Amino acid sequence: PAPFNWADPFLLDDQLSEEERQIADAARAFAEAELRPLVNDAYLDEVTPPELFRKMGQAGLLGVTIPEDYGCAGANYVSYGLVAREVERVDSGYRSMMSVQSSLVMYPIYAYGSEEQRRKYLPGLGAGELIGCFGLTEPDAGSDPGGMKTRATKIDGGYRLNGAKMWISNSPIADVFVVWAKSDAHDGAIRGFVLEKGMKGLSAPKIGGKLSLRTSITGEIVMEDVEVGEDALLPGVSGLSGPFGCLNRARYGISWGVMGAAEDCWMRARQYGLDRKQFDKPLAQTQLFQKKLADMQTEITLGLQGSLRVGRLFDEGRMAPEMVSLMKRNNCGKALEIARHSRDMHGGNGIQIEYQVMRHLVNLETVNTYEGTHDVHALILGRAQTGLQAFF
Ligand code: TGC
Ligand code: FAD
Repeated sequence: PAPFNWADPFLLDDQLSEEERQIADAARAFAEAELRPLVNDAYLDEVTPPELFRKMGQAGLLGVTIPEDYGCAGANYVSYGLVAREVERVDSGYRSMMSVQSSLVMYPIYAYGSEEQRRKYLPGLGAGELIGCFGLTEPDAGSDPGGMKTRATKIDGGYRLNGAKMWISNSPIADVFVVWAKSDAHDGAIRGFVLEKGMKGLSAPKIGGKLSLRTSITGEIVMEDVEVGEDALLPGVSGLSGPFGCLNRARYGISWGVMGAAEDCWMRARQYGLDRKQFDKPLAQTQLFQKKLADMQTEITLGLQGSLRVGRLFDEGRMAPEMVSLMKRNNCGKALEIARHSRDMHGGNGIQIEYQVMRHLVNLETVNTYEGTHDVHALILGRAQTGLQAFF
């Protein structure tokens, strides 16, 4: 029989191209050198240094799928997933910063923007010199974004925006705001607008008191008679399929990312079990401990393999959004379970920041909720197989 690689049971590495492996290795080296040393203090102090975006940009981690014409890597979706996995191995908040910038800000400007908008924003966003945010959720419209109240009204030469967005990653430090609003000039259809920091009537107060995802700053977006020109409208899309086109990409990346966090929890639980003795033997020599490690290994192996499959289909142009729902939902749920077990396997030490696993655990509570909650993705999958929608 072939030898068993316990850390990579299905030989995921062998299924990657040379370029994909190089991108993953570079992302891992960056995450360990630049993010790991900061993460504990950043989490405790709830700080998101804006210069981290520049560092991620210099390392080529922002907008990896955006073509080289705009100063980006022009890599495939498998590579994007691998980057998310490496960054989230350190912290879900850092992956959040990266995914918002890449999938929710750069992607819509690239896919729905005019050539002028692309040239204006993409190089700066890819370099991390500009920070972006994505405003879809509102205080009264979370799982149901179609219920948004933000409005764009037509004025001479442009639009006037009014409304409030809630729970927006990066917003308090953002330079570029991709905001979705119902536009009266387009029969009330949802349209995307690109706003810029400093516009009159635009503010982005920080949301404090978060016990999860503390390395990633979150805020509101408040628009009080913000006037923009015609050139702020994203011309290439109308309706909810605009924001959903972005979410498909971010959710896919999250399915890889959470496996990175889960792997970190698994490896730490295994090592802790080998090092710590109780009743005169290593914890790792007990049946219960080994069962938990086997469960972690199994779910991570299956989860990564599933994400790789969806990534390959993405790159072949055969991604269906329901595939992404399946992987986002399952991998988030499994990662959360793995983090909970790992925390337990560390005993009292498991609640300490230096053992890392409780930070992953509380972060994953957010990741299981944002970009479509675990249950909302179940309803998407339920609708796809019954033809019956159960949202309302
Ligand atoms: P529904 O009637 O299903 O669809 C309305 C229109 O949208 C189209 N569509 C999609 N297009 C592309 N990709 C998808 N995944 C799509 N899903 C739907 C659909 O074809 C239709 O188009 P048209 O032209 O016929 O009008 O819409 P609904 O209102 O019934 O929606 C139901 C539901 C629950 C599925 C949906 O609203 C949903 O997914 N809710 C979850 C909301 C969500 O994910 N919000 C995320 C906010 S951003 C965020 O969390 C960022 S965190 C970032 C980080 O830090 O990483
Ligand atoms: P709700 O929609 O009120 O859901 C509450 C509960 O009800 C959930 O358990 C849900 O599953 C359940 N539920 C809802 N509808 C149904 C139904 N029909 N049937 C059964 N159960 C249902 N949004 C952005 O636009 N941009 C961002 O950058 C962004 N970043 C975020 C960062 C953080 C840290 C957080 C916490 C959120 C962020 N979000 C962002 C918002 C996020 O996408 C929403 O929180 C999420 O979509 C859920 O919406 P909600 O919080 O309003 O919960």
